[in-house]
Amino acid sequence: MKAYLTLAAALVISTRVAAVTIDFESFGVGTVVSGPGVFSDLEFSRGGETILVTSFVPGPDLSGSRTASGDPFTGNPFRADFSVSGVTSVSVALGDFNGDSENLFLNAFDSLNNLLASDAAFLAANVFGGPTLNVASATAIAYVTFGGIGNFANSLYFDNFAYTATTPDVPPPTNSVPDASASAMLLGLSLCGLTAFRRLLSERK
Ligand SMILES: [Ca+2]
Ligand SMILES: [Ca+2]
Repeated sequence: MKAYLTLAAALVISTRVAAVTIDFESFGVGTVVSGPGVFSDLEFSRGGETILVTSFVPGPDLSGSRTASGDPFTGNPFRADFSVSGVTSVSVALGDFNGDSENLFLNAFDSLNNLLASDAAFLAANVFGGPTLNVASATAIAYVTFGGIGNFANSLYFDNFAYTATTPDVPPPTNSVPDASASAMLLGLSLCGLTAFRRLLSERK
């Protein structure tokens, strides 16, 4: 029992939860934020088209003086691929300046394109701004897609793109050393390895 408790404690201590929000406030208007090299932990894309930082902030939950959007609105949804591992939740605010209605969506997938979680909301035609959609998954999220289905699909701005990730801490804490039985097993394994290596050397002579 003690060994299990020690291992569980080590697992808890040797991971940390990172919470990141991208609000686009530090970018100049017109900056391209899609494609590689913009963010170190994820990459935004939009079916081969660009995503730009805009000064159009239609209303809450979008906030500040910057949002991101496609220009022009050609119908492709937005996508974010994570290079950071262990992403367990994602949220994003989606909205526009009234005019049309959309069925908003946020879908999360694993690296094999399996749908892990999804969220949806109806954005009525008279709304300035829009809601925050949220997804969470015990299985690590590799990428998300988000946008809106309607007469003018994905004619949307997004903001406050946020995620949490459980990432391993390096190096592991000193109290995470294996217990006595595990150490003995490791020693046994390395002795086996050494014997095999010596045998290999003597055969080559
Ligand atoms: Ca913003
Ligand atoms: Ca719209």
